Amino acid sequence: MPTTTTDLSQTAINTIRTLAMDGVQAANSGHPGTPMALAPVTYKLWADVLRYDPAQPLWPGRDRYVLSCGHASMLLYAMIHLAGIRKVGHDGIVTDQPALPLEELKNFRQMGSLTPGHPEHGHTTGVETTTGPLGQGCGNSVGMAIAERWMAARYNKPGFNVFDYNVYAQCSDGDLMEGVACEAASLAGHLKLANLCWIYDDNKITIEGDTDLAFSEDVPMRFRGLGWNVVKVDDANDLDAFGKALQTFHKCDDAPTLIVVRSVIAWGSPNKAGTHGAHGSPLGDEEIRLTKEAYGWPTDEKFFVPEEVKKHFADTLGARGAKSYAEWQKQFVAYKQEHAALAAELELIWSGGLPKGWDAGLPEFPADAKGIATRASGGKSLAGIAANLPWLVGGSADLAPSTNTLLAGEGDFEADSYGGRNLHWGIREHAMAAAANGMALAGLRPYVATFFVFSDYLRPSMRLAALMKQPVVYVFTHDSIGVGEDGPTHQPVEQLAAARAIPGLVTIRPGDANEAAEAWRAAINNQHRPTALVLTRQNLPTLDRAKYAAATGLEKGAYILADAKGGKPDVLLMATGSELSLAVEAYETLTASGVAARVVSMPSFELFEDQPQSYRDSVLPPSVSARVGIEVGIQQCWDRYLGLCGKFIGMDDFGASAPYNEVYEARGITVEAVVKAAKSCLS
Ligand SMILES: Cc1ncc(C[n+]2csc(CCOP(=O)(O)OP(=O)(O)O)c2C)c(N)n1
Ligand SMILES: [Mg+2]
Repeated sequence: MPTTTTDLSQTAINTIRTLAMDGVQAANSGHPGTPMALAPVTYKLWADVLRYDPAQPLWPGRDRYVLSCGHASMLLYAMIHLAGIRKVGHDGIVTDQPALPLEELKNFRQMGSLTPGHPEHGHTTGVETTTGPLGQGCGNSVGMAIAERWMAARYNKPGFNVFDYNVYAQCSDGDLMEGVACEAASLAGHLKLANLCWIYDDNKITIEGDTDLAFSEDVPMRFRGLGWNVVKVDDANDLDAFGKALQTFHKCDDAPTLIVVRSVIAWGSPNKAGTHGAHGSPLGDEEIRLTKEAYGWPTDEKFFVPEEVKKHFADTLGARGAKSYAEWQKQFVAYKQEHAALAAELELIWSGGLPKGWDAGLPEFPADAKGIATRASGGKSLAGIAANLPWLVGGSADLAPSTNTLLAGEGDFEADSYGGRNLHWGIREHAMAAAANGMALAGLRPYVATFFVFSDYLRPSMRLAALMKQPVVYVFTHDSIGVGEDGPTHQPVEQLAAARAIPGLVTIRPGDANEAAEAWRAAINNQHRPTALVLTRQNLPTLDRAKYAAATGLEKGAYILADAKGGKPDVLLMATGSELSLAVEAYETLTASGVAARVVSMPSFELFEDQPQSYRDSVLPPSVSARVGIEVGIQQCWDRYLGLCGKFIGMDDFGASAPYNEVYEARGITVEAVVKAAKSCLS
């Protein structure tokens, strides 16, 4: 077996390749070609450059490695195994077990394995973010780079570089074809994120064939235009050339870097290129045998890992990482002495905590018939929390004045002011949400904002936030036909149902100003899941909480706002957001006419479903089948609360461009309609 460094490198590279081949073959599904072709650059990055201590996978100062082309997951799994990354237990504590023992590589893509088809953050230690939907990892990497810059600006002090990590993302043709990656690249260029390096696998092939079919732009020129430092490497196997490219990244201090690496996707043994294995499918036993033969590998052995390869990674990545980590730890001990308050803040961030009294600044709103839009009360609530939660950082996709999300006096996050808390995402909703995931993964509490109708533009990233259990807050204003004159293009109809359809996303549509404040409180308390706040453009009356139940009931998702005498209702009026006041008015009318009605404010179905059955039954008694649901969205997702006899007052078509009260009228969403529906349910 090899002895020189060059030989060792080649052996390590071939180990990555054969693990990928064997893993995909055993699963009989997956992509072996890309991991095989990318093995040299990935090897070089990890062995020679990446600042990562395999014994400390949670170390906040580590470089981030993102595999945006998640279909090449075996590449990442092979690296995690070979690097000897240790497993983080469910309690968040690093164990002395390997994150991925060889057994797990053998179980690639199998039920219950730690090696799912695409890398899943939180499932496998060492996976920095969940990837697979192309372009998302690129977007996440921009958020991680933003977070590093922000934290460096706030926490680094003379003599203390607590934050100076780099973010590397490997990406493919598909990644760079995706809009989200281009949005993210545009933003990264604008922000001059010099801590960000994308390594583009320019292999000129995607699933349907040659990229000539659909992708003929000049990628380097595009990225130069976006303000990136672009370096080309002509051959993915040329470790020296790639090493030099990484050096230019390290030298560049005013732009993100794109390294364009020309590679040839592996189809199997070199002498049989193209004859076996379709793009994205296993090579087949015979082809694997021939390939291993060409590598001088034992042909009859599967998942063969030469001992010296693990040692090689321990001697390179491992030794370098351990040293960096120890130095960083030492530095942090000194930092704690000199900057105790900041250090305490960081420790709180890293432990996932919240500062004492973080919600002390939440406003209370007096009863007011004219009222206030929940976008405005929500904005005041955000400001109240931001005052005591320094790492609440975010912004809007060019709609800050409309979404009320600008933090007054906090400054902008720009290339010359990385300490600002107001991000200006530009009109890039998708990259905004993808980057927010990266920021959350780096420990910040990010919020993003746009009109609710444009939640569709960022939905894939919101879905991934839910999948990764990341506490991103989405501020979605202009939440219905209540938008009025802007018309049906801007009036959400199905977006509430669509948001509620995402498992793990908490959607909250507060019904007045005090519920908006409580909604923000709930959102920040959702430390392990994302929250969508759905807020109105138009004013809503602020309910008299002396007369009606307290808005703190929101924390349970749904609560009895006003009840029938003796708590024995014959009909339930269930409403959210702007329709809550309709329900209240209808309740008053019904009560005056002797009908025993109850109003249930239901701002969040998800928070309600978190409650025990006994609570849910106490709010919506199973014995009461006369029920009316009122919400200016589609009925889908209301059925479980309506039951077979319930009636729904809402939308079944798009809205219209007109003053909003006329649109409500035209669509039959009125107090009279609620009263009529209640009576018809009862009869
Ligand atoms: C958003 C999204 N669309 C489609 C796919 C399905 N898909 C997986 S890989 C791939 C393309 C593969 O080409 P490329 O990105 O160049 O990667 P390579 O095969 O060269 O590694 C596609 C379309 C996906 N994963 N994500
Ligand atoms: Mg490709």
